[in-house]
Amino acid sequence: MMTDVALVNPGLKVTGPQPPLNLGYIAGYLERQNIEVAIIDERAGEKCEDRLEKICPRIVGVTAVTSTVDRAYQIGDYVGKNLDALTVLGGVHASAMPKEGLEHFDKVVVGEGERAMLDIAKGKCPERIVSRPFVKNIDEIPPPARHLIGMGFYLSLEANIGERNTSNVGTLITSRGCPYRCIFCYNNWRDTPVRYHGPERVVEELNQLAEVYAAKAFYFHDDTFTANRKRVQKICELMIGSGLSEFPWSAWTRADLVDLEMLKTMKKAGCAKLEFGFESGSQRVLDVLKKGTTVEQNMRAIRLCKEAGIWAAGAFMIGNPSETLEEIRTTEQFIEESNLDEFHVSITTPFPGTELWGWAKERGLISEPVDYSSLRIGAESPTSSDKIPKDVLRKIVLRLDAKSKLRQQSKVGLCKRAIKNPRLFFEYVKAMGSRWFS
Ligand code: B12
Repeated sequence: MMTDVALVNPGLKVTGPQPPLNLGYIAGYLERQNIEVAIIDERAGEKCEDRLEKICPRIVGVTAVTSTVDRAYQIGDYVGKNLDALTVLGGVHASAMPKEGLEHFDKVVVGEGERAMLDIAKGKCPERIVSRPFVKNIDEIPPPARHLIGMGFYLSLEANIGERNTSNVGTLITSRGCPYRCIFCYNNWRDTPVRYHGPERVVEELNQLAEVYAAKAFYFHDDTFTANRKRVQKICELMIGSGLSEFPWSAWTRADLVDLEMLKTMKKAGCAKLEFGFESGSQRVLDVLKKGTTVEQNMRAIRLCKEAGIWAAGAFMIGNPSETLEEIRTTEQFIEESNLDEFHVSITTPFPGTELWGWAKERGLISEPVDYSSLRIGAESPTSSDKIPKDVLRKIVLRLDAKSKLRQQSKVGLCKRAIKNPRLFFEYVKAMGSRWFS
């Protein structure tokens, strides 16, 4: 049967790629309606144009985050010129910049994609900018169609699940949305209530990952995994009862959404690592970012993780609006005094659709035309600092990155890294050296 819909995951080089669960969800939803779907994944090394030429789909859908949208536009232009197929763009960047997407695609889907893509596939969608009501009970959406994704490629990649790096890490998403409104964050579920998969459904998907894909560990990619305390308790009880607690797992959450009893239950259920967006050691900066947490809560969350025996990891951002060098030092101090097992510091980057993007634009911090591929960690991305030059921020990030590696790795690991990348190692030493002089 001729492939009806081809869904493309663009972007050749991406750090820490994960299986495109977003396309997997849409594919699973269409397949349930007997629509023939294929997923073409450039991340897993597939040649998009070649595959499209071979399967000649009726519809080509492409997903895009800001750092991969340039490539998505190229694919839209290519199909528009060379193939007789309807082109559809979706994903976080498409929802933030729909009009721009119409310059390269026939249709742009804003927000949740399952219902929108089904209507497009059924020809029930005359409009070019498409948005459909969100699915209230997300258990109605079948699990992602992982049989259409190159799972072998993704499971061969290493990920850090606490003490050690491991491969065969199964990733899943068990909720959609986040009740908080940080100014640097924009995703497709900002305007929908937080919706959860039921504990039984979550365990069903974990069993699928373990039995069908031989996953040896799990990574929950929810924005805030512990937002619903009762649900987490139930998921953990089911994991303990079914032996899934043998598998180490990691998740993201917030400092104000953990307590000791819950952490101890999560530890029993196999939780090896928890990642927090701590962002800053300065309360004033946390308030500017509208994070809604306190410095005390952040320090308490780390303490409780240690007490429960869970590896605590934290993400911090410097170069925030109106932030001073002194306030960046308080972040460094927070990291020093905290017993964090792992931390990452990046320069705050404004992304389309965020409050920060508007703020940075007003202050001329984003020059047109924007090079979207630069909007990711470590690249030449625009900053959100109206006070501190970028090269000063970058030096601080390098120095703190060196510290993070030192804290995370044994001396042996560091020597191995030095041999593998002497230039970076020299940067570290220089950055560490500058510590004493600045
Ligand atoms: C997993 C994840 C990662 C993983 C893996 C990314 C990957 N796919 O390989 C890792 C850790 C590597 C990562 C890295 C980064 N990430 Co990230 N990541 C996420 C996270 C937590 C989940 C993504 C996901 O699977 N969501 C679940 C799916 C189901 O949601 P969805 O993608 O929105 O899909 C739905 C709709 O958008 C729509 N849809 C999506 N695609 C399509 C296509 C078509 C044709 C249609 C019709 C509909 C449609 O339908 C889908 C189902 O309803 C999101 C947060 C979030 N809540 O989305 C951040 C997020 C996507 N990441 C973000 C960022 C900024 C990054 C980084 C750039 C960070 C950095 N500064 O370096 C890097 C770079 C990654 C890159 N791709 O280049 C931002 C993107 C913002 C933007 N404007 O691009 C997000 C939204 C976080 C945030 N809130 O700011 N990330």
